[in-house]
Amino acid sequence: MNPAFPYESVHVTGQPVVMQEPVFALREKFADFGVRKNPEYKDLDEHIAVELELAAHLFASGRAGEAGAFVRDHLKEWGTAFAGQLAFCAQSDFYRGLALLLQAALDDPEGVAASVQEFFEAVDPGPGLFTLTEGAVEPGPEKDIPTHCYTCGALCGMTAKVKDGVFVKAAGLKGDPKGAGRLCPKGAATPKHVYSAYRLKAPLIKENGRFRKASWQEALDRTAEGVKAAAPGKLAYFRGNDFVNWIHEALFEHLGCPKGTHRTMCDNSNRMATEHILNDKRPWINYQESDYILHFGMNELSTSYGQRKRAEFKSALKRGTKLVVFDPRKSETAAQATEWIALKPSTDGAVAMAMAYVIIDEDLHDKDFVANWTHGFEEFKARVMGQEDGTARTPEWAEAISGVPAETIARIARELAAARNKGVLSWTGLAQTPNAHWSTAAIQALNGLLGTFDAPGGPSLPFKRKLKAPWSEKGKPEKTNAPKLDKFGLWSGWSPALFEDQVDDGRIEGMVVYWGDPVLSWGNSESVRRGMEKLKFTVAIEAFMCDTALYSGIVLPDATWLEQAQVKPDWLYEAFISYWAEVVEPMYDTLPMWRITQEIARRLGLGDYFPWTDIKDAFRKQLEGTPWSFEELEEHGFLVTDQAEYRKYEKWGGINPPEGYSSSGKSKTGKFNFVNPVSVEKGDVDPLPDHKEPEDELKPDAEFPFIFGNFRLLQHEHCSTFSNFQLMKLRGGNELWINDADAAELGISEGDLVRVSSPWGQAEIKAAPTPDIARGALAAAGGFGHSRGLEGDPKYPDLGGVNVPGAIIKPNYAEGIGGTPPLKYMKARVDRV
Ligand SMILES: Nc1nc2c(c(=O)[nH]1)N[C@H]1C(S)=C(S)[C@@H](COP(=O)(O)OP(=O)(O)OC[C@H]3O[C@@H](n4cnc5c(=O)[nH]c(N)nc54)[C@H](O)[C@@H]3O)O[C@H]1N2
Ligand SMILES: Nc1nc2c(c(=O)[nH]1)N[C@H]1C(S)=C(S)[C@@H](COP(=O)(O)OP(=O)(O)OC[C@H]3O[C@@H](n4cnc5c(=O)[nH]c(N)nc54)[C@H](O)[C@@H]3O)O[C@H]1N2
Ligand code: SF4
Ligand SMILES: [Mo]
Repeated sequence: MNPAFPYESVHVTGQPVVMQEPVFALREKFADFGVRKNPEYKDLDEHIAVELELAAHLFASGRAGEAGAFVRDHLKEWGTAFAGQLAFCAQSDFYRGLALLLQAALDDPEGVAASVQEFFEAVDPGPGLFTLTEGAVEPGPEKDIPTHCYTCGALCGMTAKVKDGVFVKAAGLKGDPKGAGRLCPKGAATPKHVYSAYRLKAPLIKENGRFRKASWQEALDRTAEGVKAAAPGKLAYFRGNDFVNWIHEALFEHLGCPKGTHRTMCDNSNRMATEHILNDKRPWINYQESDYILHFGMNELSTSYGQRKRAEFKSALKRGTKLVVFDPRKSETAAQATEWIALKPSTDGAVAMAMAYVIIDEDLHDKDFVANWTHGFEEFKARVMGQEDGTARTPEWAEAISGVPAETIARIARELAAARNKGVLSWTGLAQTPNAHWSTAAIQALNGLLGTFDAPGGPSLPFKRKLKAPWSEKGKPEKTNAPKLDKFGLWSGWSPALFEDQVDDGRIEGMVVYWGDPVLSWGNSESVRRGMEKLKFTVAIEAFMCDTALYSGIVLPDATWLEQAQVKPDWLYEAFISYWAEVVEPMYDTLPMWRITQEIARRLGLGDYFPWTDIKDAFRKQLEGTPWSFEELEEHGFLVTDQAEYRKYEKWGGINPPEGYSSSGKSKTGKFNFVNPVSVEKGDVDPLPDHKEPEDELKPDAEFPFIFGNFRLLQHEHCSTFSNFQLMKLRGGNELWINDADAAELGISEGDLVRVSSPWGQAEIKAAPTPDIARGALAAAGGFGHSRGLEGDPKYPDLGGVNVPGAIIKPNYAEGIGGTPPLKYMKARVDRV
């Protein structure tokens, strides 16, 4: 359950991280003694088994003196700590006994010499070595490998410094358009991700409720059998992340599996606006020349998609750019803003509509842009001015909804319109609320009115290069139509927020999850767990024992992203192609995902489609016939394909990028749409921006008077970084933000344990009363709450937090347009425990 780590560096440094400094000293010892670790042995050179074998080997070759010295000087240093932990963690007499035995031996190195010798004479392992092999090796060279970070979706360039095959340091990659030579603390901590002692090290199969180790052969055979046995269209495939996604996606799409991605849980409500009214899910503001920035529900300083963008944002603030942040919580960004405006949760649409009212009413909009590059202005104007339903979206109207004074709204609207270089942006502060779709559209309508798209300081229109097909002669396996599990206002597909219902009514009977943690991230954790337990067949392809892997029948250990490669076209303001290098070889008995896919496919008779022995052959194909070569990409880590340009739409003749490029969305009119053309087609979704009241069932009431919202920390990424000791030391837990006046009324003080409850569940967490959150709002950082890994390890009782949304969110519920769970809108009450 709770492992005592059998690794030297863990005990030497006291950190649950392997392959640290001691490994180099140890390797020198191996070289001195003329041996090296056997590459067939899947564990590390600094494993106790390897070191004991070295001692035994020395005894066996008549070098008892050296062996004794090795045990005394090298093994004893950390063996004592190991024996102590083993005794502490052991759940059986056998392991407790083993710990005592080891300790006794270490206390008496001469004795151990004798007893090891005796032991080996008694068991007579034969002449061969097992974990070691004969022959010293020279240390490998020191290398700087140009690659990219994959900790969050920002995908910043990274230089991996590698020494003798060990990834020792992560630094920025000079000139990279996303990172500009910078990394955030998460990027800098990536060596501790690969070398976290909590990694999955071998395939696991659950039997009678317990996991046992299995060979790849057996685990893959079982996986293939489960896939074959699944009823057509009822085996769901979920990929939380998209590393080399074209490979595994092709396999599961061929099999007709309903596919899920993080899209719905993240911001599909928002994308159903931006991908139809604009050309992409996320235009980012180009801050280089900003004079005025308006942010709604996004925390650029902590969640920025790109360290270059973040640096440019900071330098804009430094030179006096005005920043206004609307957020119920004083985020890191709000704290740096010219103005922080604490509106009521889920009322952003009202504020934005009222700003549009002032801009239109006072004739401040960009007439030229509106006339030539937008669609539906008159309908929008009619809504805003109240000609449609008799309610003008005035600042007074918005004040009543949002709590933001009407004068403030009007003043900011005028300031924004008057500023030279300006832009307005929102993210999940809106996307993860019930009315996100229309509020996001209202935010973008401000950009439409002011003609800021692709203007200096405005949201830059996304575009990236399309790459060539990576497939071999046999081509791509044909896609089989999969059932669309859910139908929302503007989107059909699978919303994992509705998972338990999907299992209960038979839409899903089995599931393969790759690199995602449904139990922690799909909404209500209890509901997801129940759903998983009802499935016939479950596979988790993971790097750690996440909560979802715990509930799976088969666990396939994926190598981390630092142990496998990919090519990816990307975009910030320039278009470019990025490369992820295999920084170190896959550790332990792990495989990269392309190999796992290939092995499953082979067992299903589809191996011909996935023929590679070297995945770089596929990457070469992706660049074949383009002006760029794979070799060039590998050498530099990135290749800029298109320079940044203002007002690309003039050149393109519309806001959609031309042939040869892609973006995640498409404007059907080629213009910015005040009226969403896809909603018009569907007929039953309001196509215009607005503020919509959340459903009554979700709204706060006398019993649950607060609204809880989840937010992110700079130091963590979703639920991915919680076994990274470096990051957990920086941020090891979370607490409940509550306005200090609200706390005082409830008799709650700093550090009190409180119960946050909703009609759907409850969680206990420490309170942190603060003036930095609006009255009636509650917040806590997300990502915490793992039952295993560092958070579950009793050796680190101070590290670990609470997954509040997982406990209190309404199960089987998503907002109605894109299927996104309301992670920032949960009614709740707070009581002292
Ligand atoms: N460090 C880090 N960076 C990340 C991630 C991560 O996990 N860690 N995840 C990445 C991903 S996938 C995503 S989707 C993004 C999300 O990026 P953001 O949207 O910036 O992330 P959050 O911190 O969740 O939410 C932003 C803010 O919304 C506020 N908020 C809550 N409710 C409301 C509301 O009703 N109105 C307004 N105006 N504000 C509200 C919160 O207080 C919070 O400060 O971050 C990306 N970047
Ligand atoms: N409670 C709560 N739920 C949320 C959110 C929230 O803030 N709070 N945010 C929502 C948002 S915006 C999003 S985008 C989603 C994201 O939700 P997920 O997709 O589930 O989150 P990730 O952190 O991307 O993936 C988590 C899993 O990846 C594993 N992992 C880490 N590194 C590697 C690796 O190198 N290889 C492999 N194979 N696995 C690895 C980790 O062990 C972890 O179990 O969650 C959504 N759900
Ligand atoms: S923002 Fe940080 S975690 Fe995200 S890609 Fe860049 S360096 Fe990595
Ligand atoms: Mo997200």
